[in-house]
Amino acid sequence: MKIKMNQISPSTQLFRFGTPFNTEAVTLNIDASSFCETENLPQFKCEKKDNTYLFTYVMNKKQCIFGLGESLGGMNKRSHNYRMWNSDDPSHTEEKDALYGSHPFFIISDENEKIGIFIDFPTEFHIDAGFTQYDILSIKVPSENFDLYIFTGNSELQIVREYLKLTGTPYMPPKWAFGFQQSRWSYPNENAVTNVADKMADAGIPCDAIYIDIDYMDNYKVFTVDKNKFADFKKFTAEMKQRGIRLIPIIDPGVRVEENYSVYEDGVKNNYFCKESDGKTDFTAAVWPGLVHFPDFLNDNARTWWGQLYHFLWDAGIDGIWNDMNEPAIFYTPRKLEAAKKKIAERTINNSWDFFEIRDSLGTLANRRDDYAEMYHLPGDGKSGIVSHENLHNLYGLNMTRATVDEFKKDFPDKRIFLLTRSSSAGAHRMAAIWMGDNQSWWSHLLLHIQMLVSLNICGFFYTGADVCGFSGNVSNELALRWMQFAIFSPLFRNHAALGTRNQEPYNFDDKTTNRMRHFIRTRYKLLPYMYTEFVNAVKTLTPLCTPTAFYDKSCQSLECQDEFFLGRSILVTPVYQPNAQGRNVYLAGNRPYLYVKLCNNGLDNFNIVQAGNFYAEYSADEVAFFIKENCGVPTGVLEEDGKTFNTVEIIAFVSGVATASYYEDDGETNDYLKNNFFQIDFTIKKEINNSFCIQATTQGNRQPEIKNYNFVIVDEKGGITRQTFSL
Ligand code: MIG
Repeated sequence: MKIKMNQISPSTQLFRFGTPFNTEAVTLNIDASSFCETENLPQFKCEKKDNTYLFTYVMNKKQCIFGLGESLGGMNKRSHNYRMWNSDDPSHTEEKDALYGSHPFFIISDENEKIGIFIDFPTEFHIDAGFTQYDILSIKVPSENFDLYIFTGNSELQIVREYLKLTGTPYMPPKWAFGFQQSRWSYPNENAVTNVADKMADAGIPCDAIYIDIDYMDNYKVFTVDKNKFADFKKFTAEMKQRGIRLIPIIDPGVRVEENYSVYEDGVKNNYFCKESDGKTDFTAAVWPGLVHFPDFLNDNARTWWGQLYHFLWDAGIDGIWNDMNEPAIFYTPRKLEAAKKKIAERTINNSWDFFEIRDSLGTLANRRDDYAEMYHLPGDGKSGIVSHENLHNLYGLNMTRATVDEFKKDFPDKRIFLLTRSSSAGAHRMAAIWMGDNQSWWSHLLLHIQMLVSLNICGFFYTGADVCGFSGNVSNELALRWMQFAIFSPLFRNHAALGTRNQEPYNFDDKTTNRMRHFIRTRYKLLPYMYTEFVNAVKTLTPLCTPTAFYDKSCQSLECQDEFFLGRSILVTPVYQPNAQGRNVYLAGNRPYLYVKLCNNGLDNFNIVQAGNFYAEYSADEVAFFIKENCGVPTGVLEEDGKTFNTVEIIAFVSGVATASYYEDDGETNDYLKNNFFQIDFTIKKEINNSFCIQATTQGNRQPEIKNYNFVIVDEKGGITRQTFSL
């Protein structure tokens, strides 16, 4: 077999099959003249049958697979089956092979070898990661046109960096996005939103954002606001912002078919909607608004148009957007609904009811493959003709994101956008954030949040999170507490729930529970200096914020560890995710001791030094606890009364020799940090004889620091505490 190969860097090879569609996943310029021909792929066996390529790799017993972004199957992705097909499936049960996004980048690793794989292909294909046969990894691509990249490197982190050099620097949200966010389907009107803001304030719980779900609109018409619910939207948005709360409205892609509705009329007039196979008739489906047309986000003009529509919201003072349903989700198409009705009528007349047939004829109308196949795009400038959605399915969400982001950048070139989107594919990580979709109030989904955070981080989605406390179902008190307790370490910290479920806002529990949640949320704000510093460092160095312990140590325990991760350079997060627990077994990677700390609102509450290896950590439902690595320091805010703001940073450090700790500031809103408008202070804390510490600092950036006073709380290797201060 002849395969075209391009050595695009010493560690990255591109294998090109046929003429691939440009998915926009890759941003690196690839020199088209430097392809050569090769017979084979390294490591992989490559076979072609009909129009399908099959790549197989034989795994040894110890090899793990990391990455694959938004997917089930644990932190080590081996032993599971994955289907790259963006799906609106609200039931994330263990055996599922597809969720809302497709991120076909993964690393096969053991202590000897690390290989990264990325398949750049816009529609369905399969990755069997040892599901059918434990030692065989296979990739099956039903096409002759796609790119396959193979990365080699000494470490997993190096391979991730190569992948991110290829596909782009991760998205950087505004700073307020690291605060606590409250959401529910639905806060449908001014009163409901005001009520949330008031209750939060009364309970002393800081909150940076409140979401408004689909019923703020007039009849689910996107880019409208129901006047009966929000009499003066702009004024209301401003009032909320005055109180420190940003409103984040939802936008769905489906445009309601309705005369005199300008979005609909403009879309029809200018051919911005997806078509049927004739290339002329607008494709019709039903979602929340009833019958809708879908914007053709693959088309350049349609994307520009759509991106401009958000001005309706930016002009109303909105700072963040939540794009939903962009797989796109389809409830039914009129054609299939008619067919189902007809079938049921016939059976009724003939009195030949078959229960399952009747049930399934209505129950299988949503998200059908044969409907997607009848939807057509005019990609790019539209000059190369129509393409079935079936062939580009996984790009729909990414291109809705592009539409939103590209126009925002044109109009607000300096500002960072806050955009949360549901569907995504490789490359979307550089444009916006995703959340993990419609999870459930299940303990297993708390664990899934932990695991998916790591898998998504490996694919470049550094800022992400799940619906905290669970979307569907009624959350128990204990699960809600444990989830909130964990989520203070989740970059996106958003409590969101479905219509009709138990109210799970932190103030909607008994007093004891609410008090604990207040403690968690305030501690999140206390840890914000660390979170933000480490996030920016992650983006700048192309290093995931959340990494598995297996990246640091290849012992069996470490490789099997599925429920903890390093957050940034200094913290190991070890959440409790099981009911009736007073703590949990923790694996402390490497061979150096850690400091197990518990924080209260005033700072360090309680600590002990723990040797590497296995350890049972007591961790009750009212505590904030985590591990600090040896010779690391964690900057925290000394909170004011409001539980949110601070004028002094306190660095909690565990020092046996020379420790490092960093603290970073920028304006939080713009891209000026890229032009040196930031402040960073890097400390070294050195243990001297007589148990004193020498603190030295270097600074970077042109910005005047807001924080000039630093307290140090230093724990030495014997457990002694030293307090020192440092001022600029
Ligand atoms: O069909 O807008 O994932 O977060 O609350 C459900 C209502 C549509 C799905 C989203 C969820 C949102 C809900 N949406």
